[in-house]
Amino acid sequence: MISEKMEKALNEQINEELYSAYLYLAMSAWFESQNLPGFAAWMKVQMREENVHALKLFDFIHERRGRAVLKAIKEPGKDWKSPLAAFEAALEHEQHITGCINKLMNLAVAEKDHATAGLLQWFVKEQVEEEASADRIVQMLKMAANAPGALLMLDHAMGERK
Ligand code: OFO
Repeated sequence: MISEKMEKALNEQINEELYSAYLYLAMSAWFESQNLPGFAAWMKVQMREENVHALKLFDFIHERRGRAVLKAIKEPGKDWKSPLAAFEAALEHEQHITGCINKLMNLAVAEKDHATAGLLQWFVKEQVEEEASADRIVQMLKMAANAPGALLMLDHAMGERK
């Protein structure tokens, strides 16, 4: 059985994950509008991953005899100044999510809720990857600055993500 406090906190995280999905889908649409289909496809894959994150929490809450409660998802941005600005925003968002996961872990530890801490350990590792992949792309986009050919090559590579 999950505590009420933990259930509420995990429900808030479901909303964060669904917002992540929404944000990346908005970024995908923006990349489409910039004629960068590879980046758009990468963002769509990322959106699907975020939905998986939300569902992991959703299923876990129910396994522990809790109840997932869905709230409104805030509106994501619509325009970014450049591909670099979009990925810098994505990186900043992932750093925010890492902070959320750390707070959840602190709560699970304080409540001696080992089952939730076990689930959150998966998210802790995932956040290391999430930040690293956004940061890698930020660095590549910085290297490609003012070189349209490099940006197009990068777009092609990004489209390979499955
Ligand atoms: Fe991007 O890791 Fe979930 O939100």
